[in-house]
Parts: sequence; C-alpha cells; structure tokens
Amino acid sequence: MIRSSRCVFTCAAVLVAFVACALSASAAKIVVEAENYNTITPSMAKASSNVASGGAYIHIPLLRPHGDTEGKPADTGNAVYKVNVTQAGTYTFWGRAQWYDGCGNSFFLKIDDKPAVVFGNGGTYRQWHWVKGIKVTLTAGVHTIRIQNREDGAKLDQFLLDTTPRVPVGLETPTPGAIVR
Ligand SMILES: [Ca+2]
Repeated sequence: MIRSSRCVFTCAAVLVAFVACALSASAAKIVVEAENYNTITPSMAKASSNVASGGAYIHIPLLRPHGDTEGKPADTGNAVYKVNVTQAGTYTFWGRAQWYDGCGNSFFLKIDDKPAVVFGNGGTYRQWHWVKGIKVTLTAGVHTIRIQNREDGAKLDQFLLDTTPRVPVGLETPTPGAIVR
C-alpha cells in the first residue's frame, strides 16, 4: 500500500511538473520598439512623438500629393530587425500602428525568406491602435523581420510576437535583448 501511494504521489508530481512546463513553454511574447531597428532605408524614416512608446516611431512620410489609389509603392523603403526568438513556437504578429486613411493604412511585412504579406488595411485612422497580422511558426534563434513601404502615411510604433491569443492594449514594455546587434 505504501509503495503504491508513493507511486501515485510521484506520478502526480511528475504530471504537474510536465503540465507546468508545457504551459510555460507555450507562452512567449517578444516586444520590439519600431524605432529600435537594425537598419533603415528611405523613404522609411524615424520620427518623434510624445504619445508614441519610447517617444518615437517609424513611418512612410506622406507624399504630396498623397497616393489615392492602391498603386505600386513609390520606393522599397524599409526597416529591418534581427529578432532573438528564445523559444520555438507559433507566434501572432501584432503592430501598434497609426493609419492616415484608406490609402495610407498598410505595410509589407516580410519574415525571413517567406513571401512578403500585407500588414494592415483596417479602417481606424489617425490614432494609435494594435493591428493583428499573420501567424508565423518560428524556430528558436535569430529571425529577420522587415517592415516595408506599401502606402505613404503609415506609421508603426511597436510590434510584438505572441504565442497566446492575447490582444495587446496600450503601450507594451519592450523585451530586453530582443534585437541582436
Ligand atoms: Ca516606439
């Protein structure tokens, strides 16, 4: 009897440890300030704002005249980030963005060698808000994220990768060491 109850106890302890480990392994979040890029290429530019996280953001400055069609971007201006992913997993990309209007509400998002995808195209204008992007499966290690011009008037303050379904609200605390220099 003693041996058997000890076994049950041991098995339960192992199970609890396993579940705790699995739960902690499934939850990971990496927050990056958009202005904390490795490289930036015009017309992507850094700008200051006292309502942006870290006091700065990146954007494709408005053209004069502002693009009024879903045409080809004026250039391939971009910001590139080398992001340290400490834990393999399937992550949702979110960006804290501000759109000018329906012709200034998106970027191209390119992760590693995957095809570039459209990020944005929502209908909330002239205010910072979190915009949901694609889901991407990443190995542990360094991954390259490129935010590229698609429409002028698009701004990005922060982005994050999250393995959970959590919806970000407000300013997020940047993850220390997220960018590899
Ligand atoms: Ca920022």
